[in-house]
Amino acid sequence: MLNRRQILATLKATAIAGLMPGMARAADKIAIDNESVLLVIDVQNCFLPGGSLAVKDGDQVVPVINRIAKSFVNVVMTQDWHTVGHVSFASSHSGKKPFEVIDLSYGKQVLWPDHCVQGTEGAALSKDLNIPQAELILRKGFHKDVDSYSAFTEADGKTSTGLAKYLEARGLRRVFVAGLATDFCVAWSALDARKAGFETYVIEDACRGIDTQGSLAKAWADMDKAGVKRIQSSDIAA
Ligand code: VGL
Ligand code: ZN
Repeated sequence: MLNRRQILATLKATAIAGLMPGMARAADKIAIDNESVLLVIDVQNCFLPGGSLAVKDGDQVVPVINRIAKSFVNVVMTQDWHTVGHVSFASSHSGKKPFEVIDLSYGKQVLWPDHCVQGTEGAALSKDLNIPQAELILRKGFHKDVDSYSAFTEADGKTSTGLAKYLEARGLRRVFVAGLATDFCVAWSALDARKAGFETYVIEDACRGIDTQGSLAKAWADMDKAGVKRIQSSDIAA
């Protein structure tokens, strides 16, 4: 039989847990091991406030990413890295405006303002990132006629960036994705990570989205369906 003090203690613990549903208890936190890699997607000046394709509150991901990166031995960063006159730029298609969608040989393509042109200041990674241990900076989207939201496979659905093989060769099996933008490069990278057989997490508060024509809700639905785990930075053991 429980005594009165034990019953009260149980009630109190239940009430506290009920009050803080989003908070993982220490024992429930996700431990980052040597097979885990943090994939930091496109935290570049063009996607930050003042940039040519600024993501709303994009700069707010930087302190979150810097904090969680301290738990990771393995970090890979990506850089969107387009040619001048890239096929994804509205300016490359006469009469087209940014955020319009066109049909290309490989499928639908959203058209963007010019952004992340190779070697420009806009394409540089944020100077506020503080992840000295990052072991690889992978550039993508450098083929003039093919976009690449995903860090794994270009938008033609077949040209590989080599990232899956790199991760496999290094024994990395669990991919934690953060960065910009949730509904494009983050989501496409997470979906491809799943396709390649990696255990995949997206750290929601370490990402921000563009959200054009319902893209953010669709991205979360697609990721959920594919078995991508949606977590918060507070779920990760420090
Ligand atoms: C991105 C649109 C165009 C991204 C890159 O990083 O999410 N979005 N290029
Ligand atoms: Zn791009």
